[in-house]
Amino acid sequence: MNADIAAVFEEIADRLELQGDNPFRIRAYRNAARTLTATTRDVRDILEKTGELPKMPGIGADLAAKIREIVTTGHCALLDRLRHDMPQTVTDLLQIPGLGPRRVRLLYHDLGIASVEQLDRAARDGRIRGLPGFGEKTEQHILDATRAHLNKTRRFLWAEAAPSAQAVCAALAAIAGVGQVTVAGSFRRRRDTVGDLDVLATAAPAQAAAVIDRFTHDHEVAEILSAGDTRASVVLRNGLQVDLRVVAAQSYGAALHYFTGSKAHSIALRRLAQAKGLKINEYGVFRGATRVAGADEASVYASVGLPYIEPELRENTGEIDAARLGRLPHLVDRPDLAGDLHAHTTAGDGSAALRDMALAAQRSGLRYLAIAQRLDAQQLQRQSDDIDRLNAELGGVTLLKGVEVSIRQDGRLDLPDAVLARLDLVVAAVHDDFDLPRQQQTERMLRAMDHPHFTILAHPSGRRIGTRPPMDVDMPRLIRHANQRGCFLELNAQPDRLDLDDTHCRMAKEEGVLVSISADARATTDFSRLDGGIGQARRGWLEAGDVLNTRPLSALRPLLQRTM
Ligand code: DGT
Ligand code: CA
Ligand code: CA
Repeated sequence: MNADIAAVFEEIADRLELQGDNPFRIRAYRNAARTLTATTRDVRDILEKTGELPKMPGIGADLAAKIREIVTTGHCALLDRLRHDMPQTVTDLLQIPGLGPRRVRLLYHDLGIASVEQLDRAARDGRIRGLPGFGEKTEQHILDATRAHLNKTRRFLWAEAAPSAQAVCAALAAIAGVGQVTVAGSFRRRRDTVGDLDVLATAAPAQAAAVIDRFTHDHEVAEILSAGDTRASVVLRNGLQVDLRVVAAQSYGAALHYFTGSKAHSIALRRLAQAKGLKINEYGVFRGATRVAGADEASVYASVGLPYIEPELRENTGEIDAARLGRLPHLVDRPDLAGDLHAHTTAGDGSAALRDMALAAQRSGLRYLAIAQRLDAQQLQRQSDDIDRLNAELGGVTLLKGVEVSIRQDGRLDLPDAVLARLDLVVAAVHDDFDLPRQQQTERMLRAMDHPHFTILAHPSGRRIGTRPPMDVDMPRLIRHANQRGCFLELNAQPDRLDLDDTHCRMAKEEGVLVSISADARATTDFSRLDGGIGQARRGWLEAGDVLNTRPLSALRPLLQRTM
């Protein structure tokens, strides 16, 4: 698409400008981007059909070669090089009103400011006013602007956005003339955070405008950003943006595919289609002017000879090749979970009694539950007695004896061996000193895994999305070590943790390390979090066999007995 190529040229221009490059060269890229955007014919189409680029004003041999490079390879070597020189986030600073390239350059070189967050911090700390050409007033303007920018670009946790998604769908479904309603975008791909909700509804073309009108006047809508005949953008009361598109039923699958993304996945699929003489867009799959598919998503994939690809896999990280080779994973699903290996009770920092937690787990379809919380030796003994008593009494759910033990800074576990030896499993985690240097942090966790009673590494990255960055650790090394030691890694399903994250789940799978998906429940209602854990696991290509707690208890027990 011309817009994709134009975006590459715009970014090149931004980056050249930040480097203080020749203004004529910069303008050439900007003009070319504008020309491409204004051109109605698809440059890629023409190039692939005729082997030639159409003549376009202001696009000489050098720029034409770049377009050819982008269309054929999907990359631009110049941009890759420029991206290497300066972090991606520096270019975001150009979006702050009042900051041109000269000022951004100064902020980056003199104060090391490389992102809007850092700029915001520096302005609050009064570090900007001292720079040549900046003063107290400019600093205040910058602070206002960064505040507005950060508000606008705020991302929501998937679990925070879910209730809004449900409410928006219900509101739309209640409008006369609306057929199907689905939330697409990153929400459907189950990313851990979402920038906005992309909602798709079907209606007859004659009714679309009325649907838009009704929806934008819903009482949950705080602000209407735009409203047209088939699309609208609004901000809900909680600050979440919703982009709505109303499409005809015959285009539903194609539109759902387009707006589910990811953009990289869609572009890769479009390229496959082009090779077969087909054109995929948001309205359908076309051969010439004839629609050949598009009513549902499966038909879109079938048109290029592929099986259906689950939304969680659509990140262009190998799923299209896997589909072509018939090697798509059969993704793990919530009913596959047989138990949960990390829960708390009122004996520790939980809010529900042992019995209530066991019954809640059972109601959630689980057949075993390990209590793993931070207790001392004496408390653990009492808990062990309670578990024995309840297991004798309860049917259909089994309690396991665990502990959540801290990994000390030197890698030792915070309880004596003799105490750990009496348990069914030992869940260990780093609970402090999150900012140790990489080498030291990694060694600390490797040494903990060497402990003979170590079973599961909990919250392996230590991240709290939006508040605490992940620890600096060598995750591939931890995963390889877990494989050698026969231990497991946790995917903690708390909505702001979700670590292991998707890429590390995939790495664990490739190394043959089983992942334990746990709710880390402190209340009886917390088991619903397992859905979010499953979402992240699916993004990490995990199948039921890759997940420790899909095993029935009889198969689980031998896995928990470490063979050294
Ligand atoms: P987000 O909202 O930042 O969490 O991420 P997405 O993936 O939901 O992105 P968003 O909301 O900007 O757009 C929704 C989908 O629409 C995206 O996943 C793919 C599609 N889309 C948006 N812009 C483009 C584009 O320029 N080209 C293509 N091929 N698809 C696009
Ligand atoms: Ca979105
Ligand atoms: Ca959007």
